[in-house]
Amino acid sequence: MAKKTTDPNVNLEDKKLQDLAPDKEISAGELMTTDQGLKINDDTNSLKAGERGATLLEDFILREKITHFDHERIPERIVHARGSGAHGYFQVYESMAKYTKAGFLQNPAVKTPVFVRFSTVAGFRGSTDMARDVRGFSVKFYTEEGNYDFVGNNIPVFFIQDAIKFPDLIHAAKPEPHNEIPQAATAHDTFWDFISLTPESMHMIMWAMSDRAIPRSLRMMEGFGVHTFRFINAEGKSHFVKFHWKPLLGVHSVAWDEAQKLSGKDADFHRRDLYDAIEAGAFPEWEFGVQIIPQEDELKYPFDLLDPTKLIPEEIVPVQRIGKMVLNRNVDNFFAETEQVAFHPGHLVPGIDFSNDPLLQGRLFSYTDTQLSRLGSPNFHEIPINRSINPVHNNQRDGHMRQQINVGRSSYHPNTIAGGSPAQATKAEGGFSSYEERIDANKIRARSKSFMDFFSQATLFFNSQSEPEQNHLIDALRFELGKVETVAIRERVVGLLSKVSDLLAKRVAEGLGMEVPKPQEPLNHNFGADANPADYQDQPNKQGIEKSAALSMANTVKDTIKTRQIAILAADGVDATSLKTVKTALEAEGAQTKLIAPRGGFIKDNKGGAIKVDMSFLTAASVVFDAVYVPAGAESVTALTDEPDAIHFINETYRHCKAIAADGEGVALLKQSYVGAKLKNGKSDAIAGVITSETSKPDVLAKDFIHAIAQHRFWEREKKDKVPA
Ligand code: HDD
Repeated sequence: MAKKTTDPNVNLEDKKLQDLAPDKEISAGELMTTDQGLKINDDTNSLKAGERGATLLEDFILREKITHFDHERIPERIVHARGSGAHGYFQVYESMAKYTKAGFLQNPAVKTPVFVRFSTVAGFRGSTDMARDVRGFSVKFYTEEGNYDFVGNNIPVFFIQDAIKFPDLIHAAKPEPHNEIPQAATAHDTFWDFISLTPESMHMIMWAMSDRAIPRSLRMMEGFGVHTFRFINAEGKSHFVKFHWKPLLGVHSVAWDEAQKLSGKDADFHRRDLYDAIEAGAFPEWEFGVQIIPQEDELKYPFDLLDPTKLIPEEIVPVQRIGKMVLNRNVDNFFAETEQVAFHPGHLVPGIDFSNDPLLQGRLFSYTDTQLSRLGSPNFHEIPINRSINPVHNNQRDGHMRQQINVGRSSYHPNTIAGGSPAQATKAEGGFSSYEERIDANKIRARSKSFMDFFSQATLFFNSQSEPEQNHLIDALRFELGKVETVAIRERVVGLLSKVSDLLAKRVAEGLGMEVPKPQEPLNHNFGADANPADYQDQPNKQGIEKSAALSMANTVKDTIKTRQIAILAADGVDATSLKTVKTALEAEGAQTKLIAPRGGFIKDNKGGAIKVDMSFLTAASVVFDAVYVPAGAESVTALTDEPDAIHFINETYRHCKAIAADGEGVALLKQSYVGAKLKNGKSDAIAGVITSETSKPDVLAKDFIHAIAQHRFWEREKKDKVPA
């Protein structure tokens, strides 16, 4: 075997934990010092020439403190600046030796430590979590064979086919350079100008305008490696592979109106949700999936495996779930870990290799380069979060902020002075060797003809969406293009949309108050200086399948309410049984409840008991919850009915198509809201996701409520029953 055998007795997680051991928290009585260890006697007053005099340059304590402060910030990532991270582990279900010799994919007994960072792409470091954007999904596996970095997204395809266009794409998407507006949003002219001239982006645009780009939680989104990679087994045989992460809580999103409101009410919504879930012990879990394609099948598909604007429909090559990742520990220090972590798709282990996807090939240069400017030194691998658990031995030396104190006289290879060490590893010792792919080609600047089908998978995606999902996508395009000021740009985009779907183009055009223009021809303007334009023809729809169920979130897991956030609205006089029965039932299923009242402190229930209030209407907002419950209790409900914020809470929850339950007198609050007009004779039978029990049967109600929350949203009421909120 070429691979190093993993000893199941070695606890790799402990190994990484030792590496990451944070400083001890400062204990009581510890004295303050300068960075040089000098005890400080006054940290409040600078050294001055007299009480009212100027500060002296001599004050080295002041200077050290201010200098350190002045340099606290490092350049933020040019893309994916806003991110949230957590630690965990990965375990393979069974050995994948048939396909790959990667050590961490061999032994189900081994838990490989991981660090995961999720991100948005366009916004700055302090921007909202709830932007309409692609989410980055990066996983650093600390394996015994070195670090393996998975650097993917929550969308399986990309905007462009060649990395040379990446700076253009990002310049177009970021805030416009003259006034740095808008923040964390693609709804502006430069982005759509670029897109309108980049027909290959249409498939990705379908995903980015779908609800995938506004996830309910980082814990409820898929991850994709995007490119085709290779698995290489011990015999050197290669299979192509596409990587997936499948969240066990299902794939869920919020409504666009909700996302925008969340950006104001809680701009840290995703970061907080991830942190809180882990703190509460509700560890997020994903299964690792692979689509494996034999080398000989490389050219058998109606798309090119090397084209990052294409996916392989799961109906054509099923996803095998081969292992599980659990995130079970929050960071100790955001900067030291989440900010300083450095991913790179070129951090490989034996058994995994690249394909010739031209987007991937360009990325392989970019990531180390960016770490050099971001982290300031080629020694970024020595920062604890980036350190390999496999010891590092080489002749790289010195540089800014070097931590390792290399000893001995030799820093070169070959040598005799150090007995030839460090020596090169043979393949049998686990030495990495690239897949020996035969290449016989002319050096050209052009794109393969096999990349020229820009629309058929965009069409497949659009046609695979449920009706509400299609409506959301259409509304998103109306929103984005509605913010575009240059009419010609809008027209070019709608022209491109008409090549995806007539229905889509027509409805987007309707919303914009325009006709569907003819797509601008030729579309193939940028296929390479050495290309022959006659080669490039629009490809007819050729995917061979009409729909792919895996592309629609409507088909996701809907059997759990674990970690869902439920608001309970109450005031003094709330019915203790009605409140407790439903709360207990929800919590037994893993949901979390918060009591919201007109003011903070405690409320009194109808039996005189005091119940702690978690939030008042001032600090709470319906958008941070998945559902709302109004328990019985005449006095409580009267107080709530007098509270416009309570009525608004119900209206907004209804508008965002979430589950609502009201017990006994609680139904009166619904009647005061816009929901009231929808209740037939005060009963909710006809309204999806609204559960009432006027005669107060909280135990029966709880069951229906739990089932409703698990459905996540009742989009069917969105169009016909829309309410202002
Ligand atoms: Fe990239 C960061 C994912 C194309 C250049 N990228 C970055 C991160 C993710 C991705 C998740 C954040 C890593 C972290 O959390 O620190 N990038 C992708 C995916 C791509 C992609 C899935 C296409 C399939 N990226 C891409 C291209 C280039 C870059 C084509 C350049 C040619 N990406 C970078 C970068 C970043 C980065 C500038 C910024 C911060 C960093 O690397 O560490 O090098």
